[in-house]
Amino acid sequence: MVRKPTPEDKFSFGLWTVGWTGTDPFGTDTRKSLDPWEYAEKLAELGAWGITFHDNDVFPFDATDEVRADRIGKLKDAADKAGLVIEMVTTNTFTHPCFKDGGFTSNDRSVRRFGLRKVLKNVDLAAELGATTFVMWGGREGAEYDSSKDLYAAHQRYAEGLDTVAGYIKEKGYDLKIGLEPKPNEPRGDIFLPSIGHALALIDHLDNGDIVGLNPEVGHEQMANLNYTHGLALALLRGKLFHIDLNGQKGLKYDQDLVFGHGDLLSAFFTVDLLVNGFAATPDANVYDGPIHFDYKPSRTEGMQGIWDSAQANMDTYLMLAEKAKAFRADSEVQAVMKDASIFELAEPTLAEGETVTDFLAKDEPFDAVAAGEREYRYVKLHQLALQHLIG
Ligand SMILES: [Mn+2]
Repeated sequence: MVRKPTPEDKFSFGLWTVGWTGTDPFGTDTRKSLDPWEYAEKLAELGAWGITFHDNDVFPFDATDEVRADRIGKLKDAADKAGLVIEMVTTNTFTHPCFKDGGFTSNDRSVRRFGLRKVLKNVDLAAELGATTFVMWGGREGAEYDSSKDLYAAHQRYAEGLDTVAGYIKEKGYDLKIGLEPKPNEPRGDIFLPSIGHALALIDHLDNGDIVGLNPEVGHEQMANLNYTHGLALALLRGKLFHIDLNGQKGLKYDQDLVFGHGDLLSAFFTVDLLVNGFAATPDANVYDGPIHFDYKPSRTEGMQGIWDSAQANMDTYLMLAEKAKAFRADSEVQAVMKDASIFELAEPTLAEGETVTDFLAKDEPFDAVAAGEREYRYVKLHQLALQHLIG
């Protein structure tokens, strides 16, 4: 049984996902691509709510203004006709050879000035099409060799570029927020802003960082052996989870971009648990209510049927996990074990309200270290209950 998504599910797909023709470093295309506007109808039929794209998914790098306008017009018409929202737009500053050393962090200043113009022009397009998120994945911002860059200056230039784009969005009054997409490597040997934490740290350094947040991707965090759901939690704590990229990844490999749930299924379960149920003990915490965006690739073995099968699989997996996550949290046994595990107690501040450090240190508070060392946490039982809900 395949679950039928609704627009309320806010499922959205990058045109580069279903449009990927299977080219990889070892092989050429295994299938043809349609024109970008030809994906809208079928995606809507499968239950998608939105689409997203890079500028050069729709028009070529060297398109004339006429060609650019014509192709954008065709895409916009197709999206409108299918009832799809264009919720996010992003810029390709990685495919053309001129970006081989980066767009914002190339050592060549003329490249940086060109990259900045390309991004700003695309910001105008995003606003014109009604997108509310502008994702920036700095795929070529990085290095193979530490001898090749002044790494301090590289981070300065990255911040300068982001600040300039964010400042431009504000100056124009656009209803747009920037979502940085961290990735540890590939295509560069090392990419700058390799994780959610690195990106948050650079955002803190920006003058216009208030409209700059995150678009974390499952596979990108897992390529660095990091826990995606933990990363989402920190981004939510900082009010910076602006967009998400769901997909599947099997550990420390190249960027697999599998269907969501086709990598680490348990991790996917707890990601969806967070997205649909929020945090267990902190009901007032920030939650994510943005698009459920899939950034995956239909495997190279698949043809046109496989493209639609895999697009549907992303949404179906999400809906299955959402049902199971809701049942998990609603289970009275789960709630009882969570209580035994002191999960709700973690929301209680360690110091009492108004308690100063001096008050705290002056207190002669009894603590039974032996008993604390012997207590049960029951985490294994709780996790097994999750597994029963997931596959039982
Ligand atoms: Mn990826």
